[in-house]
Amino acid sequence: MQRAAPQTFDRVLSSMCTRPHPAARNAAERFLATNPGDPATYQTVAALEEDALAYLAEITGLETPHGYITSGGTEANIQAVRAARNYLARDDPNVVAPESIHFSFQKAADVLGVELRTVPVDDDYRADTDAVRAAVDSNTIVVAGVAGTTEFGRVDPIPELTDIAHDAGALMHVDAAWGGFVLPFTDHEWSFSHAPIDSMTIDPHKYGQAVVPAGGLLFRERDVLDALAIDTPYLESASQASLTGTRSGAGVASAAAAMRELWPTGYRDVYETQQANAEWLYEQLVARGYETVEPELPLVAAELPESEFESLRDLGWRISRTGSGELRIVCMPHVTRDSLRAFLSDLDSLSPV
Ligand code: 0PR
Repeated sequence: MQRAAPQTFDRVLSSMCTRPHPAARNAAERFLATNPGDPATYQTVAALEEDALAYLAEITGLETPHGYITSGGTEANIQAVRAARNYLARDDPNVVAPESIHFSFQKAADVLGVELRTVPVDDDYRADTDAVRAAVDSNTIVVAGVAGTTEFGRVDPIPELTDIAHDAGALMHVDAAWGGFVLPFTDHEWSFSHAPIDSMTIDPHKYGQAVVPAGGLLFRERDVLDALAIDTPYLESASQASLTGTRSGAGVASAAAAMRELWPTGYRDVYETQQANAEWLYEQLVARGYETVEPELPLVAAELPESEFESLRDLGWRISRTGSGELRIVCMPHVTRDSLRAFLSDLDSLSPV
């Protein structure tokens, strides 16, 4: 039987995943058959998980790391809502979030039996704090904000949202699944060092350059993490907070290896290169007359006619659209200036200016 060709990233402009760092790939291979779901048995990978959490805490300004390496942002977001639901134990619980929130919150609401209240964003695609304030009530368990939105790369006003959450007696969750490894090099107020947020999603398998699956879930207080713990009587380890049982030691080891290799200098270099790429692409698209959203993080969205979008896809470009139809280009570590030039040259060949 013929073997499938390995994945190349040459024309991938839509993904939030990227080519793993070589150190992450090696670490993943070495820990393929381990299970951090049973830390007392798989002690080496359990120690690597502690290392990974310590790095994530440093990156996000968290003093003492509480949390674990998840299968991705979806699990982390589901678990943040579940922890708040268990910890606060309110009747008819609801979660309040801007409409820019990732769709994993719909899954969280569905599996946990929690109401998801989404409210409009402002003219610059950020959570509208008045709308959030109007939506919270005494049944609110979580106010969620995004630090690096999936569609436009925007950062919600996290300190203000945290005040609103705490005034309502709710917990504040920040979804930095994508943005968490670039935001430390910006002026944005997004982390535990900017506001007393309660939990955060930050994914090594996105901008962190770890292998899939490696997400991150962090809590400020140990008690909130403990609200996830289930007794595991027949395992050597007495309890388990993760949603999955057996989970990937490869993901955990690769996350620790990638952060050991790249934090902070390597990540800073990638941020600077990709922010410059995004700003360059923005200017190129504007010069061609496309309505384009100014990039705040390395993600560019632009209005592009359907026919051009389809033709670019036919030429092999892996591109996607926002819910409202804009072309989305995510400048991940594998995206080079040359590949963006080649993309624009294909675009120009479709619509001569
Ligand atoms: N939170 C945010 C802000 C996200 O952008 C995403 C994923 C998640 C949570 C969920 O993370 P997991 O997918 O790890 O569970 N955002 C991308 C999206 O849904 C994920 C993605 C990644 C899509 C690679 C395509 C792709 O090729 O668009």
